[in-house]
Amino acid sequence: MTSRRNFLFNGAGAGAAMVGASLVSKAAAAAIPEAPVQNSSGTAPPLVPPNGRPYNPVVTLNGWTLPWRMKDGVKEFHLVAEPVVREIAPGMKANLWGYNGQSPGPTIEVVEGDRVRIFVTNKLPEATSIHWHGQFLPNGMDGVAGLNQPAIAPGKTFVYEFVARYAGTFMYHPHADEMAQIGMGMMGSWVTHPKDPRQHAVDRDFVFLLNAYDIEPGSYTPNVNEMLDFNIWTINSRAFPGTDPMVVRKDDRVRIRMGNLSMTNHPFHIHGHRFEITGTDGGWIPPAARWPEVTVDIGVGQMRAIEFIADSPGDWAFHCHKSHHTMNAMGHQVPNLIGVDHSGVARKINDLVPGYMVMGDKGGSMGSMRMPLPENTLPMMDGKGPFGEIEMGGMFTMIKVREGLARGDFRDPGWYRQPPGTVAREWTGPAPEAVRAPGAVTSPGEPVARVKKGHGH
Ligand SMILES: [Cu+2]
Repeated sequence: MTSRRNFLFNGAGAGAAMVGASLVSKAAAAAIPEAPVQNSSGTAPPLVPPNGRPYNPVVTLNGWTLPWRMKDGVKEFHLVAEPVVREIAPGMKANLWGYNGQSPGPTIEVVEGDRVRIFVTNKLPEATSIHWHGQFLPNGMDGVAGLNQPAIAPGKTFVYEFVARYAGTFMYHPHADEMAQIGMGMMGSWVTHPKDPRQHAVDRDFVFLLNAYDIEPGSYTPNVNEMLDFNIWTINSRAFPGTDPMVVRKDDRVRIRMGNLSMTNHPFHIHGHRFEITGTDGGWIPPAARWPEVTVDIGVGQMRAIEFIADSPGDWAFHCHKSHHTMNAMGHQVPNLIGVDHSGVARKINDLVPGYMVMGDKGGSMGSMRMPLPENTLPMMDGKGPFGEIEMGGMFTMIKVREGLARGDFRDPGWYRQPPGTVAREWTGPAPEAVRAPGAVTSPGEPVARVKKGHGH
């Protein structure tokens, strides 16, 4: 992270970062606090609070927490709404709008009962505002442009002030030209920690937002007039393999807080564990009202906090269960050709177009295909694993559970090594012939599916 005056702490790594007291005091005399900028799309280490009441900080996946200035007992933050360039995954960058150098903007972390003052500077070409989703605050601080306040014109700075009354997981986003501004990536997470750090305590606490973009392969700027047909599905504006894993120590109690600011729901699914939903953007769920789950559907505009004991070592998938949401661009608008033998056609086309490939006749598997891509897009399914291609993209990441990690060590430990004899393997003994259901399509024949026009997701 770099401030506009260039102080640094950067990138994913071990341990926790601190805002140096001397750095903060330099700016203390100024009327408006510094607006730090993040240059990296990696996961920043948790920001240990340098002042104010203590709390257990969160880790923002592929994001960071905004440092504040304490002034006369008020926590002062400075958000700058501005155009940013966000790396979606290696090989693809997007021209987005965000806050303080990234989209999403930084996470804001405060403590229940804190008085908070947030300066918002608009460096966009159009007016904006910020709505503090889930907060209980004076009506004039709620951020709906035209309803609660005048919009913040380009070049202007507004100030919001309220008390963070209840602990929980919230978010912030514009309430002005929302379809364009949220569609361009303007959003951020907000965590209000409990007054007593022992309350709702966990060992590792992650937060991120779910969002989606429509970026034509070969272009850099989202089409913000799209209503449903998005092609880049992201966790905090990162698509797999660009998403960082969540690294946890065996037997840690883990919380993952997820908010949805895309235009459709996302059923998020954990592997190898079960969790309970412990909180929403309305607050904490009483323990007696929780039940075990392995998938949680996160509706549009909702936040869900889940908790589990990471008792099983390994690299566990954690992803949206909508198959098209774990694919990147290039995987859409493709006809289903399963069961259609078009190798004869391919041979004929090969006479005209050397190198033409048959696609999809044995299923959609394309992980191993290396087609030339247009500039600035992502293969539909990508990512290399220890056993080959991981045919995933989009809203996919991993929970890496390891024994013996140090507290606060979030570094990627590499691939899990399964104990000998515990990996699925090829059967090499005698096997009966596979039985096929009568009438199943087994050989070249009629196409069994058609391409729909106006296909949505
Ligand atoms: Cu989804």
